[in-house]
Amino acid sequence: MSAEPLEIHLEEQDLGRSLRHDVRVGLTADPKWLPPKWFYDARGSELFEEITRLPEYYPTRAERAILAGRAGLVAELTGAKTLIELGSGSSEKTRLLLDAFTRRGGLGTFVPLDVSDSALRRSTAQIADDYPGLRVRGIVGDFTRHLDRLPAGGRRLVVFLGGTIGNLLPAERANFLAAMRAALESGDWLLIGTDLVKDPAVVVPAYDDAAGVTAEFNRNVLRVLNRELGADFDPEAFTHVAHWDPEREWIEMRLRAERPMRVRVLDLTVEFAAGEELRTEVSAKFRPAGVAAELAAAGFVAEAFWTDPDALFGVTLARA
Ligand code: AVJ
Repeated sequence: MSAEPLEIHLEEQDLGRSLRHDVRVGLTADPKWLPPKWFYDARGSELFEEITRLPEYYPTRAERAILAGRAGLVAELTGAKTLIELGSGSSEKTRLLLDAFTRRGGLGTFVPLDVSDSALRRSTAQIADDYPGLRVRGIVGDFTRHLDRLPAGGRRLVVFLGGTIGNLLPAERANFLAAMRAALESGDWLLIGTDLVKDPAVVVPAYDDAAGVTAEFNRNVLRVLNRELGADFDPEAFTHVAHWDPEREWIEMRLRAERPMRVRVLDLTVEFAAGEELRTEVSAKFRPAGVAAELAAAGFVAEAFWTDPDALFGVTLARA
């Protein structure tokens, strides 16, 4: 079967409105910040794929190793008929699950949801080609806003991989998990990947690679603002910063203004002092007990927690 046309829940108009809103709120705040979802235009999605292949960026490899070992068990335990993937990107690791479900039989539909229509268009076409008989329904949407649009019924397994849940702040995370639980029925399943707390000497290079790909990815958000909103950022005048916050156990990506700057965006004039930092992403790292507690607080029952041999990354299977 070829992939069905994408279901678009983020219209161009709606995207523009939420981008303008986020820019207005974030760039008039002190300290300044922007939400990470605006990294992912076509170029940003490609840069992220490049990040996943960097020697320093361990999460993708660690999570892939876990899924390679456990995908059969996930298929067995859940017996899912519908597989929904949030923040699906290229769905590269999800193929391990699709392979296991193909061997087992019974999976009818794959529903990837992502903000990037370009990434989704490519991945749905390829997956439809590679898994004949699978219904592929891509949804362009925002996983913090469109959980009520997920297809209903039919033994669902929602997967949220890569550690992307770490992009949410703790209160946002609690809201997200509660909304996720509300969107599911008892007996549905959630498979969630979380990057684990570890030596900052391992984490920091994953967000500040020697080849400078993460730096380009980070600056890409300024290019998105320039293109979409006619802003006049000089991306080269900002330096990439990856800061480990030991209390909150998260990485913050920031862009540091190397000189005083005045940037025009929307009807705003945004002033940057020399050395001022704009926060572009939080990527939280988790402890296994914390993951279990957050899932329980949202009404999920954690049935299994798996990690790789170096305990870099965790994958939890929970039942609604
Ligand atoms: C896609 C959100 C999981 O936080 O590790 C990679 C994004 N940022 N390098 C992460 C990212 C910088 C990534 N997630």
